[in-house]
Amino acid sequence: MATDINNNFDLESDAISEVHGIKFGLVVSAWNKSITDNLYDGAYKTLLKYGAKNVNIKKIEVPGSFELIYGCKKMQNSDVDVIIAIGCIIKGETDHYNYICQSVSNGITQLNIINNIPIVFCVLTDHNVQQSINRSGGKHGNKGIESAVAAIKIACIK
Ligand code: DLZ
Repeated sequence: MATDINNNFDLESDAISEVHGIKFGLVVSAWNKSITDNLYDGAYKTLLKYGAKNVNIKKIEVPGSFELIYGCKKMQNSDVDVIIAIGCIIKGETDHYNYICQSVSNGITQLNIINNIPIVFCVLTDHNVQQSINRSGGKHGNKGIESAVAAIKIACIK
């Protein structure tokens, strides 16, 4: 499994020393809210654990993952250094899942290319609810925690 070999989510001490000055923007989708709440909690607590200031963590909520693109664009135009996009897309009976997954990943990619405020991708794209539970505080960890570490690392790139 990818997460077993791709687990470089420790922080260098020099990165930790910079965290208190970094401004974080968390854009959270309300669709599948019980999952995205857990992802948000994981990210938020991890940022605090590494020294982020509460006043430097801004949150906006959007209705669904499709709206993460617009929410992140708005956040890029505010006073933040790095953004975490948090969502949970779960496959249903139709092709809707494919369109939303494609749109969100392409949209966030475009924003990362065009603008200078990096966006970390904390969007679960799962086949069923159990997979999402497993990745939002369950047996496969919490992707919100990993995303917070990624956000700190990318914000520290000179
Ligand atoms: C419509 C929809 C569906 C079917 N499934 C999800 C999902 O699994 N995860 C998610 O974040 N959002 C979903 N949405 C909502 C869309 O993202 C969007 O909010 C609506 O299509 C309105 O633009």
